Amino acid sequence: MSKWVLLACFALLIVSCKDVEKKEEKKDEKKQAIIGFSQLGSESSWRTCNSESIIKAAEEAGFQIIFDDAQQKQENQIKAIRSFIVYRVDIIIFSPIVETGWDTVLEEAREAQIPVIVVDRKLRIKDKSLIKGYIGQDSKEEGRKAARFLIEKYKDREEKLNILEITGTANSSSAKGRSEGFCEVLEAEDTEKKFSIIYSESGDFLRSKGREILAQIIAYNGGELKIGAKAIDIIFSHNDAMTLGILDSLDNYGIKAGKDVAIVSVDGEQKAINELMKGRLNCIVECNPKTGKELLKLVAKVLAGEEIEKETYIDEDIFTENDNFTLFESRGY
Ligand code: GZL
Repeated sequence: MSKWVLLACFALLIVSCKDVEKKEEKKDEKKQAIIGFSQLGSESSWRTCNSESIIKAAEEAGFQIIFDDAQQKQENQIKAIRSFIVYRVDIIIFSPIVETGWDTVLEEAREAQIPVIVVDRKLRIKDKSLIKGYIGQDSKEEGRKAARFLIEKYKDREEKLNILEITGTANSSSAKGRSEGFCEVLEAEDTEKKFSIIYSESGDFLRSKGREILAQIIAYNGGELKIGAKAIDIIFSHNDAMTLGILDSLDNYGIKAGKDVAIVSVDGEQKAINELMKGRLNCIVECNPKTGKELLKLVAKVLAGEEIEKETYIDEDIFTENDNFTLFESRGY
């Protein structure tokens, strides 16, 4: 065979290897893992920050992420999870709006051999092996911190103190945990039985509902912050969005937030921190929305076939009227 034919064959061989290499690369690109992410809604700045944190971390880690906003409806989350199963995503992450009603759809995910990680809110299922693990906040500890702040703040006060509790979404683990933790500490540490929760109502974690509930209470009691004959001394609000709505209504009736009534909130979004710094809030228990980076470490482990912790909690702080505000870094949401 002449040397020219040999050279041509050799050149063809190189070209075809290059093609194979490109096809392999393309195949590898095609193999980019896909995350199905069902987010419960966009009801607060906290939620928006939580979504952004997860999406950003997923993209930075080289994943493709399919995001679905369920607009605070469980049936939409179930539909989204089913669509992720049909689409054959590699892993499903979701924040369950309420604790129950997930067993069937999680069994479908297991049948499809798609692992599931729960983020932010917890759920209650019969078979714990239906999910790989949970990462998020310790809502019960957030409630305990709120109660401990009040016990410390009023340790020298003799008179009884009446609390109005504005809770989050009914049957959500966040609202249940915060109430349970709050009551647990009051029962255990309020030895003089100084505090009593005289009324509790769900504001569904929404600013509009927080505003509406307070407006109704004040209007119903002749423009005063009372429940029947009892003055309200303290408001414990389960998130900053509702707290900002509560402030709207207190302002409308000339009631001095943080002075005429003490207010304890949860989350730590910038708008609420600003109110704390103005003395209109007395305490904000941090609920950290920035779970993205830690969550993606767990996703990578699960996709590598490794087991993960059943429960992973992220660090959370507390901000109070006694702090040195100059230390408050910008919250970023
Ligand atoms: C808490 C999270 C709550 C936030 C609210 O873990 O589920 O939901 O505290 C949000 O701001 O609506």
